[in-house]
Amino acid sequence: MPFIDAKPFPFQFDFDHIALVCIDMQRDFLLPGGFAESLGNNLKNVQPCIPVIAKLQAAFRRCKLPIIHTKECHQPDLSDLPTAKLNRGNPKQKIGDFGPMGRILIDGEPGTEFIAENEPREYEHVIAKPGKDTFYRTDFDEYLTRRKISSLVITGVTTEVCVQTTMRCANDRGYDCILVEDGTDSYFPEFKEATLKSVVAQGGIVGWTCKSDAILSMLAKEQSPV
Ligand code: TIU
Repeated sequence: MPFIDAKPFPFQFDFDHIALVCIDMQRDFLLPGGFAESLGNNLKNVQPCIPVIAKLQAAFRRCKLPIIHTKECHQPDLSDLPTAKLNRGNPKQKIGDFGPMGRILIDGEPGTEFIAENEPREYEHVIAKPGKDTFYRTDFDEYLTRRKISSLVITGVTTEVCVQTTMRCANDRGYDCILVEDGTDSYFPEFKEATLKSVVAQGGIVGWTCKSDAILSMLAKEQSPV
Protein backbone atom coordinates (compact mmCIF):
# COMPACT_ATOMS: atom_id res chain seq x y z
CA MET A 1 0.00 0.00 0.00
CA PRO A 2 1.41 3.45 -0.87
CA PHE A 3 2.00 5.91 1.92
CA ILE A 4 2.69 9.60 2.42
CA ASP A 5 5.40 10.76 4.83
CA ALA A 6 3.25 12.45 7.50
CA LYS A 7 2.73 13.35 11.15
CA PRO A 8 2.19 11.62 13.52
CA PHE A 9 3.09 8.57 11.37
CA PRO A 10 2.95 7.59 7.65
CA PHE A 11 -0.46 7.96 5.97
CA GLN A 12 -1.44 4.79 4.11
CA PHE A 13 -4.04 4.97 1.36
CA ASP A 14 -5.22 3.37 -1.84
CA PHE A 15 -5.12 5.26 -5.16
CA ASP A 16 -8.64 4.04 -5.98
CA HIS A 17 -10.10 5.63 -2.85
CA ILE A 18 -8.40 9.00 -2.36
CA ALA A 19 -9.53 12.53 -3.27
CA LEU A 20 -8.27 16.10 -2.96
CA VAL A 21 -10.62 18.49 -1.13
CA CYS A 22 -10.18 22.23 -1.76
CA ILE A 23 -12.12 24.26 0.76
CA ASP A 24 -13.55 27.70 0.01
CA MET A 25 -10.85 29.12 -2.31
CA GLN A 26 -13.26 31.98 -3.03
CA ARG A 27 -12.68 35.59 -4.02
CA ASP A 28 -14.57 36.84 -0.95
CA PHE A 29 -12.07 35.12 1.35
CA LEU A 30 -8.88 35.74 -0.62
CA LEU A 31 -9.06 38.92 -2.70
CA PRO A 32 -9.07 42.65 -1.88
CA GLY A 33 -12.57 44.12 -1.70
CA GLY A 34 -14.09 40.87 -0.50
CA PHE A 35 -16.05 39.93 2.59
CA ALA A 36 -13.00 38.85 4.60
CA GLU A 37 -11.24 42.15 4.10
CA SER A 38 -14.41 43.97 5.21
CA LEU A 39 -14.10 42.05 8.49
CA GLY A 40 -10.61 43.54 8.94
CA ASN A 41 -8.65 40.40 8.03
CA ASN A 42 -5.10 40.48 6.65
CA LEU A 43 -5.28 38.78 3.25
CA LYS A 44 -1.49 38.34 3.06
CA ASN A 45 -1.81 35.58 5.66
CA VAL A 46 -4.13 33.45 3.52
CA GLN A 47 -2.60 33.86 0.07
CA PRO A 48 0.53 31.61 0.37
CA CYS A 49 -1.54 28.42 0.03
CA ILE A 50 -2.92 29.45 -3.40
CA PRO A 51 0.04 28.27 -5.57
CA VAL A 52 0.48 25.16 -3.41
CA ILE A 53 -3.14 24.14 -3.98
CA ALA A 54 -2.74 24.86 -7.71
CA LYS A 55 0.22 22.42 -7.82
CA LEU A 56 -1.73 19.74 -5.95
CA GLN A 57 -4.70 20.19 -8.27
CA ALA A 58 -2.45 19.80 -11.32
CA ALA A 59 -0.89 16.63 -9.87
CA PHE A 60 -4.27 15.07 -8.98
CA ARG A 61 -5.54 15.88 -12.48
CA ARG A 62 -2.46 14.31 -14.10
CA CYS A 63 -3.12 11.13 -12.07
CA LYS A 64 -6.88 11.29 -12.88
CA LEU A 65 -7.77 11.39 -9.19
CA PRO A 66 -10.95 13.17 -8.01
CA ILE A 67 -10.96 16.75 -6.75
CA ILE A 68 -13.83 18.21 -4.73
CA HIS A 69 -14.24 21.97 -4.40
CA THR A 70 -16.37 23.67 -1.77
CA LYS A 71 -17.72 27.21 -1.57
CA GLU A 72 -19.39 28.76 1.43
CA CYS A 73 -22.52 30.53 0.24
CA HIS A 74 -26.24 31.06 0.67
CA GLN A 75 -29.38 31.20 -1.44
CA PRO A 76 -30.35 34.67 -2.76
CA ASP A 77 -33.46 34.71 -0.52
CA LEU A 78 -31.24 33.90 2.52
CA SER A 79 -33.54 30.99 3.40
CA ASP A 80 -30.53 28.87 4.39
CA LEU A 81 -28.89 31.59 6.47
CA PRO A 82 -29.50 31.34 10.22
CA THR A 83 -30.16 34.71 11.86
CA ALA A 84 -27.36 33.94 14.29
CA LYS A 85 -24.87 33.70 11.40
CA LEU A 86 -26.24 36.87 9.76
CA ASN A 87 -25.88 38.90 12.93
CA ARG A 88 -22.58 37.49 14.22
CA GLY A 89 -19.78 40.03 14.59
CA ASN A 90 -20.03 43.58 13.41
CA PRO A 91 -18.86 43.67 9.79
CA LYS A 92 -19.27 46.80 7.71
CA GLN A 93 -21.12 44.54 5.33
CA LYS A 94 -23.24 41.49 6.09
CA ILE A 95 -24.01 38.32 4.15
CA GLY A 96 -26.46 39.22 1.36
CA ASP A 97 -25.49 42.92 1.25
CA PHE A 98 -24.17 44.39 -1.99
CA GLY A 99 -20.36 44.64 -1.99
CA PRO A 100 -17.76 45.41 -4.65
CA MET A 101 -18.02 41.82 -5.96
CA GLY A 102 -21.79 41.43 -5.87
CA ARG A 103 -23.95 40.22 -3.01
CA ILE A 104 -21.71 38.88 -0.25
CA LEU A 105 -21.56 35.06 0.02
CA ILE A 106 -24.60 34.58 -2.20
CA ASP A 107 -24.36 31.64 -4.61
CA GLY A 108 -23.70 32.77 -8.18
CA GLU A 109 -22.33 36.21 -7.27
CA PRO A 110 -18.80 37.10 -8.51
CA GLY A 111 -17.29 37.34 -5.00
CA THR A 112 -18.55 33.89 -4.11
CA GLU A 113 -16.83 32.26 -7.08
CA PHE A 114 -13.46 30.54 -7.02
CA ILE A 115 -10.23 32.45 -7.53
CA ALA A 116 -8.77 31.86 -11.01
CA GLU A 117 -5.72 29.94 -9.73
CA ASN A 118 -7.80 27.22 -8.03
CA GLU A 119 -10.90 27.07 -10.26
CA PRO A 120 -12.63 23.70 -10.69
CA ARG A 121 -12.65 21.97 -14.05
CA GLU A 122 -16.17 21.40 -15.40
CA TYR A 123 -16.06 17.67 -14.57
CA GLU A 124 -15.03 18.19 -10.91
CA HIS A 125 -17.51 18.06 -8.06
CA VAL A 126 -18.46 21.44 -6.56
CA ILE A 127 -20.28 21.70 -3.24
CA ALA A 128 -22.12 24.88 -2.23
CA LYS A 129 -22.30 24.74 1.55
CA PRO A 130 -24.18 27.02 3.94
CA GLY A 131 -22.01 26.12 6.94
CA LYS A 132 -18.44 25.60 8.00
CA ASP A 133 -18.89 21.80 7.96
CA THR A 134 -18.88 20.51 4.37
CA PHE A 135 -21.28 17.70 5.39
CA TYR A 136 -23.96 20.07 6.68
CA ARG A 137 -26.88 20.26 4.20
CA THR A 138 -24.83 19.00 1.25
CA ASP A 139 -24.31 15.82 -0.79
CA PHE A 140 -20.68 15.43 0.36
CA ASP A 141 -21.13 12.15 2.26
CA GLU A 142 -23.31 10.68 -0.50
CA TYR A 143 -20.80 11.69 -3.18
CA LEU A 144 -17.86 10.17 -1.29
CA THR A 145 -19.77 6.97 -0.60
CA ARG A 146 -20.85 6.65 -4.23
CA ARG A 147 -17.29 7.18 -5.46
CA LYS A 148 -15.94 4.83 -2.74
CA ILE A 149 -13.60 7.55 -1.48
CA SER A 150 -12.28 6.87 2.02
CA SER A 151 -9.13 9.04 2.24
CA LEU A 152 -9.21 12.82 1.97
CA VAL A 153 -6.30 15.16 1.27
CA ILE A 154 -7.58 18.41 2.73
CA THR A 155 -6.57 21.94 1.68
CA GLY A 156 -8.08 25.43 1.72
CA VAL A 157 -9.09 28.31 3.96
CA THR A 158 -9.35 29.02 6.73
CA THR A 159 -7.45 26.40 8.71
CA GLU A 160 -9.26 26.71 12.03
CA VAL A 161 -12.72 27.46 10.62
CA CYS A 162 -14.06 25.58 7.56
CA VAL A 163 -10.99 23.39 7.08
CA GLN A 164 -10.75 22.14 10.65
CA THR A 165 -14.54 21.78 11.03
CA THR A 166 -14.75 19.69 7.86
CA MET A 167 -11.76 17.53 8.86
CA ARG A 168 -13.22 16.79 12.29
CA CYS A 169 -16.63 15.94 10.84
CA ALA A 170 -15.04 13.70 8.17
CA ASN A 171 -13.00 11.95 10.87
CA ASP A 172 -16.17 11.21 12.85
CA ARG A 173 -17.71 9.65 9.73
CA GLY A 174 -14.75 7.30 9.31
CA TYR A 175 -12.74 9.07 6.61
CA ASP A 176 -8.94 9.14 6.91
CA CYS A 177 -7.93 12.78 6.53
CA ILE A 178 -4.55 14.34 5.89
CA LEU A 179 -4.28 18.12 6.14
CA VAL A 180 -1.65 19.72 3.90
CA GLU A 181 0.43 22.05 6.08
CA ASP A 182 1.38 24.53 3.33
CA GLY A 183 -1.92 23.98 1.48
CA THR A 184 -4.00 25.70 4.14
CA ASP A 185 -3.91 29.17 5.69
CA SER A 186 -5.60 31.31 8.28
CA TYR A 187 -5.91 35.06 8.79
CA PHE A 188 -4.31 34.23 12.17
CA PRO A 189 -1.00 32.32 11.80
CA GLU A 190 -1.10 31.26 15.45
CA PHE A 191 -4.51 29.60 14.92
CA LYS A 192 -3.15 27.72 11.89
CA GLU A 193 -0.20 26.51 13.94
CA ALA A 194 -2.43 25.40 16.82
CA THR A 195 -4.80 23.58 14.46
CA LEU A 196 -1.99 21.67 12.75
CA LYS A 197 -0.66 20.63 16.15
CA SER A 198 -4.06 19.73 17.58
CA VAL A 199 -5.18 17.41 14.77
CA VAL A 200 -2.08 15.19 15.04
CA ALA A 201 -1.84 15.24 18.85
CA GLN A 202 -2.82 12.18 20.88
CA GLY A 203 -1.69 9.78 18.15
CA GLY A 204 -3.57 11.55 15.33
CA ILE A 205 -6.84 12.16 17.16
CA VAL A 206 -8.30 13.91 14.09
CA GLY A 207 -5.89 12.68 11.41
CA TRP A 208 -2.56 13.43 9.80
CA THR A 209 -0.63 16.44 8.46
CA CYS A 210 2.10 16.58 5.82
CA LYS A 211 3.92 18.98 3.51
CA SER A 212 2.67 19.27 -0.08
CA ASP A 213 6.05 17.98 -1.33
CA ALA A 214 5.37 14.61 0.30
CA ILE A 215 2.18 14.27 -1.75
CA LEU A 216 3.65 15.66 -4.96
CA SER A 217 6.64 13.30 -4.88
CA MET A 218 4.37 10.32 -4.15
CA LEU A 219 2.09 11.27 -7.09
CA ALA A 220 5.11 11.78 -9.38
CA LYS A 221 6.19 8.19 -8.59
CA GLU A 222 2.68 6.97 -9.36
CA GLN A 223 2.87 8.64 -12.78
CA SER A 224 6.22 7.07 -13.65
CA PRO A 225 6.33 3.62 -12.04
CA VAL A 226 9.76 1.93 -12.19
N1 TIU B 1 -14.16 29.14 4.77
C1 TIU B 1 -14.13 29.63 5.99
O1 TIU B 1 -13.28 29.29 6.80
N2 TIU B 1 -15.09 30.58 6.30
C2 TIU B 1 -14.89 31.59 7.18
O2 TIU B 1 -15.79 32.39 7.43
N3 TIU B 1 -13.65 31.68 7.74
C3 TIU B 1 -13.17 32.66 8.52
O3 TIU B 1 -12.06 32.47 9.05
N4 TIU B 1 -13.85 33.78 8.70
